[in-house]
Amino acid sequence: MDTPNFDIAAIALKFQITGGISEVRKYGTGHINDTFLLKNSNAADPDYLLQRINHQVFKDVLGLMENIARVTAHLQSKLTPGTNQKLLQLIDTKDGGCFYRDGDNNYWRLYFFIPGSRSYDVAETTRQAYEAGMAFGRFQSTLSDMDPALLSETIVDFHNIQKRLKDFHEAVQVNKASRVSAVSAEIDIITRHEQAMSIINEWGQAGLLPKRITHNDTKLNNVLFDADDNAICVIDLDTVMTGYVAYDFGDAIRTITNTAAEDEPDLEKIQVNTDLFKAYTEGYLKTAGSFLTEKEVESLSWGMLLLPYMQGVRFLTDYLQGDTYFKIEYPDHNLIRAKAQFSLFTKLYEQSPQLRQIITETVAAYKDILQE
Ligand code: ADP
Ligand code: GN1
Ligand code: MG
Repeated sequence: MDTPNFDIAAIALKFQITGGISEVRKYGTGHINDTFLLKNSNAADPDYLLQRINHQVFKDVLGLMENIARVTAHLQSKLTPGTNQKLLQLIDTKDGGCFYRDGDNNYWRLYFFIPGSRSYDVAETTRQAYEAGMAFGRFQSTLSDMDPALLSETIVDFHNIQKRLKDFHEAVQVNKASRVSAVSAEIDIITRHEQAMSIINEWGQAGLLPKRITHNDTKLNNVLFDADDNAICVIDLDTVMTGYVAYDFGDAIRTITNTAAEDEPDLEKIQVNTDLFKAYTEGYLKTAGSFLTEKEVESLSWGMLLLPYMQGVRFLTDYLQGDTYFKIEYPDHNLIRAKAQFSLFTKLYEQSPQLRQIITETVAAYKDILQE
């Protein structure tokens, strides 16, 4: 990763911090924002997590930050008194705003660094998968009584596969980076499954699935864990807005059940770990089951196919457009990512009868929790 060339300590001073900054480290593996860990020079004062918000991706930074402030306030209001639960918490600027815009048009926000926390890019144990399921289910259920009208749509049509496919077809047509001839196998996979992958959209449009407040970026590394692998809380709230629960389930399955990294070039290494699938499903249904409708439960297995497919479409579209959206580390990174996603999609598809059976069995075991 590049070493930061911003005056991070000076930026931190724009916020209501205590103590001082003794060390700045690039942090995390996100594809959109830039994240820095700020160590405090005074041991009694907190460490901080500073982020440069990608405003090419998030055009309405104020709307985005107001969403995060509202969501974190709602989550805060639901904490059980007397417990030591930790949550993502923003720090205001000295002017009382929730972000700072510097002279070069960079947008910055500051959080408390949650002490003793860590995240994983690839799941190592069923405990992590189960805890992540509990965390995302609890997140949805805690927000289920929040008024969705309070939230701006930070990226319009974010998980609308129809829109993603339209962008993809346009990218093929325009062929801006002259890469279309190299991706015929991927184009073929996308085209073959277009129809089947529209089912969640169709159910939604037919009024069969409720729109809820969802996270929309339920990667495993958006859960913080403590040293004993208990999930502390869900982070990365940039895309919290209305959506279908199947999107969150699918994106979590995409990153949690894959035995390899999201950008693994060796497709043989990409396998679906069914134990991790079962553990995530159990954790999720345990905390979200009480509010899900029967149709939503049925939609989960479609979400698990849709999200890897959609992620492949998005990586490939970016590749065809010349890598303008996702950060890349080498020239063909988006192509390698897309291939990995389609490989995972194909394996999930082949194993879907078995995976559906796991959902059905979990539902049966948890029938007391689920809605009548
Ligand atoms: P991105 O949008 O780039 O994915 P995230 O908000 O997910 O950015 O942050 C990147 C990483 O930084 C996370 O995966 C997590 O490891 C860490 N992180 C984010 N916020 C906090 C926090 N408040 N405390 C501790 N670690 C955090
Ligand atoms: C991006 O910022 P990060 O890395 O958590 C992307 C997600 C993708 C993900 C793929 C705003 O998430 O939608 O699923 O990369 N975020 C945005 O790893 O586009
Ligand atoms: Mg993240």
